[in-house]
Amino acid sequence: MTIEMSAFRWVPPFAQGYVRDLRVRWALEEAALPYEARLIDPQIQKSQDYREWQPFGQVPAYRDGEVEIFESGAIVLHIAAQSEALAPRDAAGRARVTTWVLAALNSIEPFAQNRIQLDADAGEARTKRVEELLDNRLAALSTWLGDKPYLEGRFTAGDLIMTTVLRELVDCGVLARFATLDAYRRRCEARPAFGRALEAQMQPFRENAPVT
Ligand SMILES: N[C@@H](CCC(=O)N[C@@H](CS)C(=O)NCC(=O)O)C(=O)O
Repeated sequence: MTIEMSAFRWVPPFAQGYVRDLRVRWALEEAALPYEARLIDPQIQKSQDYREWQPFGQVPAYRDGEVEIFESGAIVLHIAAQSEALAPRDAAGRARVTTWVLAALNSIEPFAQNRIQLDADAGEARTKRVEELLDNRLAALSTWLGDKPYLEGRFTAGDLIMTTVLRELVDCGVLARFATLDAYRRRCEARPAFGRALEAQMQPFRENAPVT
């Protein structure tokens, strides 16, 4: 099967050249892998069919004969695993590449995005927009999860990372508004390995608490 990747049919000029399907197109060009772009519009973004491919209705999503995935970082890593143009073949070198992909997406991009948002919204408008974006994402995640106990049916590293992110939304009360996600978070936290990990983190904190 030809590689298929989703992209927008049209975006406003400020976004042209920056839509994240560019990452996938670029990786495929470096790897010299032919592909077809499936161009989507807002109506397709909302459709159940597309949400089964990309739970948040975003671009890019990717599929080839073997895998169907979303998230530009995951897609680029999948392509990199097939091409020395994007990653060394040895395990140590590949692990370094994974590290830098996650560093770009996780340690740099959120801050870049925050900076860009400052120009877009100010004051109360910004708070409202942040809350709206978060609620939309959590609602989409909740729909994806549905009746499944875990994101992929069985527990994986994806659930592990997702749980550690969702836990951050407990104290502010946001997660309580998403019963499915809160139950999922509790299910993951009930795993004995989570309990052991938490206890291992907390023990030195108790032992080394500053004397006041
Ligand atoms: N973390 C996702 C982000 C994808 C993303 O933000 N896509 C944007 C275009 S660059 C999008 O589809 N925006 C439309 C929307 O969120 O409804 C990834 O890296 O693939």
